[in-house]
Amino acid sequence: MTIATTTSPVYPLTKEDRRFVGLHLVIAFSALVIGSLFGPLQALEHAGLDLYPSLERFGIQSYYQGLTLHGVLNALIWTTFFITGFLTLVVIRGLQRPLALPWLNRLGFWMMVVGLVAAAIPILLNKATVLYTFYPPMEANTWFYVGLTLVVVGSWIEGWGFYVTYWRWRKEHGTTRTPFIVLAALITMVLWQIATLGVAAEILGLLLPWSIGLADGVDPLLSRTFFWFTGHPLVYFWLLPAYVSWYGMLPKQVDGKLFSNSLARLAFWLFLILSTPLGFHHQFVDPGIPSGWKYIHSILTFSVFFPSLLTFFTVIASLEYGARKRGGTGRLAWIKALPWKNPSVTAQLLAGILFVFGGIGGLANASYNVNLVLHNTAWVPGHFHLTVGSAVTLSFVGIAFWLVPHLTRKPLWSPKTALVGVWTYFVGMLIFSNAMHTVGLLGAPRRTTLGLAPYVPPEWTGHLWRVGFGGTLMWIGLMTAVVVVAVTAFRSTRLPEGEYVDVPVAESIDDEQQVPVWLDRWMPWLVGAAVLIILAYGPQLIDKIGGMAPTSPPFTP
Ligand code: HAS
Ligand code: CU
Repeated sequence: MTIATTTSPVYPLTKEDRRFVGLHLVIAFSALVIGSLFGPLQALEHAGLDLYPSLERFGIQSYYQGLTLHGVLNALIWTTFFITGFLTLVVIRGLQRPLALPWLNRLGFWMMVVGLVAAAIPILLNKATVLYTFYPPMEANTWFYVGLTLVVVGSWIEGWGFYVTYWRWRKEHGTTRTPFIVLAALITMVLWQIATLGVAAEILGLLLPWSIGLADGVDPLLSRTFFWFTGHPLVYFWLLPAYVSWYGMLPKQVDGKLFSNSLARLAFWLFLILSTPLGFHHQFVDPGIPSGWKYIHSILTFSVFFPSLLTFFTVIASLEYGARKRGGTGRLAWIKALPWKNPSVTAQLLAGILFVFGGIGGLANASYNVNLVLHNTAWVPGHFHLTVGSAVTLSFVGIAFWLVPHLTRKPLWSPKTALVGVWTYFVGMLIFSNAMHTVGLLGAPRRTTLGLAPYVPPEWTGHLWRVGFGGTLMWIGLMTAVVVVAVTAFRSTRLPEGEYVDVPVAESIDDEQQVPVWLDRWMPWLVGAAVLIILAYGPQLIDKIGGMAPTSPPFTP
């Protein structure tokens, strides 16, 4: 198995840096392990084996409390902590300099940790069983909202630390093009900071005052509108760090080069301007949003397809370039020449393959009339397990297979076990997601106990069994991979003195310094993002805020 080790680090992260990035990973993986525990429980429930009653003695009182833990820990906490840690490494390594204000990044990190604890306690006490979207009028304990706010603000602060570091680098480097991975990391962070303005307005303006008792009711439509202002670009905040790796690192891991530095940058800029102004595709069935506006967001959703199609083309071209250099031939046979024995590479390739299906499903979701058939059915969790659960999570696990050895100076424990883990997860995901999509089309609702429900027709049964079986396989595969990461981190074997696992930074075939200037300038893209958001959201927000009807009393599930 070839995870490159080298004796001449380009820029060695200091011990403190490595520890700091590693702390992010410890929290991220802990959240993943706890959150994933509920995955097979839900899947088996669908198959008719409800194990939730046996969890009551551990304080888990319902399927919905488990589902809340699953969604919050996996979709929100695992991702945010992994991403902030990974981007910290990318900024330091990419700019080849330490963080400008390390105390600022540490402040942000610890704020996120405090927020996590504040949000987790009410969930564990069954006082915030509101699922990861926390739609009002379902009401959570105040600390849940405070906790989420601290996690978001903490991540912003870490981002400010990146900007200052970049600013200092920029002042010393004149017109030198920003290294691709750094530009991509910064765009991801800016996208996140623009996106989260929606949820900040929702929590600070509506939910917190309501849960403290300053307001009697809440306006669910306005809340949902703010939520999805954040909720859609949130999915690209998850995805883009995986793209940083697919474009900027994976080519190096397969002995190739990035096919086009310019195309890669263009994709990231397009995400910056197109990710936010399309949240209404989550609200196609919400009354109160005029169909003309739903149409506009629908068109914009189809446009955000393009940067992913660019990615499809560029990443596969980069892989092919590497595979041919490794001796691969033929129209498709070159695929066999990719280093499939390297679990880090395989995890990311499998993530990409699953994402093809997730992406096609996204196109179905975005089509208004098709959406009416699949909205709120099991199809939707089928879709997002292929995206955030595969493209993102499987890529992050693949990254961890070199990142943890890089941070700890220890070799990856048992690459073979790692391979077994990722393949098992892949097979489980194929079965699970296909069954969820199918049973969703047959009408099975999402977020509902199905296994023992009296209304379930016989033609769902086989698919619900596959949900249970696939979901269990996924858990076994993921935990196998996590064990590999954990044993690597805590084992005593170290790499020989002077050797270490480098960050795989890919060169590009085109010269990075020849990339057009407009692909290295912030202003036009920031202006473009602001204009599109104002056009796509402004009139509706003015209308909804002006006509706010905070009349829904709280409902405690
Ligand atoms: Fe989505 C619902 C539309 C992408 C996540 N989405 C969700 C929800 C989540 C989610 C969590 O329009 C549920 C929210 C909830 O709880 O209610 N989604 C889209 C569209 C895309 C899309 C158009 N989604 C994502 C990504 C996510 C994500 C990415 C997480 C990371 N989604 C929707 C809509 C809904 C929705 C509606 C609302 C549904 C409803 O009614 O509730 C597109 O961005 C997808 C574009 C992707 C592609 C694929 C390109 C393929 C690539 C792979 C390359 C292959 C490689 C492998 C590298 C076009 C790049 C090569 C391997 C070799 C061996 C050679
Ligand atoms: Cu969306």
